[in-house]
Amino acid sequence: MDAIERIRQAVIGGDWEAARDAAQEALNDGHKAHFIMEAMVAGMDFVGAEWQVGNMFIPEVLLSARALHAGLAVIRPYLSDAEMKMRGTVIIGSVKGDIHDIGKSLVAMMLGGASFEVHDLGVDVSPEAFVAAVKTYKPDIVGMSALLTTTLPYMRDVIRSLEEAGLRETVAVLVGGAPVTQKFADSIGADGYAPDGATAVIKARELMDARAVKH
Ligand code: B1M
Repeated sequence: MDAIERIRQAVIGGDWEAARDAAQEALNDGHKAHFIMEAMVAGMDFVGAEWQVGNMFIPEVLLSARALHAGLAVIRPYLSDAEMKMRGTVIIGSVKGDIHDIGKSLVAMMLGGASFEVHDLGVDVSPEAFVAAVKTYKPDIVGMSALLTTTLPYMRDVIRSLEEAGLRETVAVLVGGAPVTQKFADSIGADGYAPDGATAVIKARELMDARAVKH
């Protein structure tokens, strides 16, 4: 079994030490960081599907998430290029009430790898905390992630809070997460929606281009 398959299996098996070691080995073997990340995401997708049909349980899913994070920590430096000019600044977080962080962290990492300066606010981020972070970091883009239908409405609340603070026009809002759709994004007045990390990078670049034209 090569290092790429081992890392996928390590994520599925929830073995963080094996995930960490296989990620390092895959890098040593010359695999690109994005390729290694895809293997980890494939492992997590499998875990999600197994959980949905009742073949895996929450503790196992948590161990898989931990293994994925251990692998991500190894490849993270290879996805960012500090010497490249930053394309723009992004703050990103999972909205209030939502503690799912795997997809959000992947998107943050991919944006970092695409030369954005990324400030990850973490999970369960309140509208007030998003507003405070906009004041602190003065980002170009506010990224929000939600995985639960019950936390989706907080995306709208964040946009309202930005409006009330007079900050809405200073940022572009990008939203994503499994239950988010383009229709929902339009309905809350977001500037962009992306179904996955790769599209999030494309959208973020488009939003930056639109800002350059506007300013
Ligand atoms: Co939760 N969970 N979970 N969960 N969980 C889901 C989301 C669920 C679909 C499972 C199910 O029932 N089939 C379901 C939501 C149903 C719904 O509301 N529609 C669910 C539920 C119900 C719950 C709890 C309520 C369960 C309970 O306690 N009864 C609870 C809620 C906790 C809370 O947030 N308050 C809960 C808890 C958990 C765990 C803690 C066990 C764990 C999270 C661990 C962690 O994140 N550290 C967990 C997990 C792992 C999942 C599943 C299995 C996997 C999610 C994941 O990480 N996917 C998930 C089922 C599934 O998706 N098959 C499920 C992999 C990840 C790479 O994909 O996050 O979609 P994703 O991110 C993608 C895209 O969505 C997109 O790009 C990412 C990368 O490609 N994207 C963006 C994400 N954010 C973006 C932002 C962008 C752009 C794109 O721009 C800014």
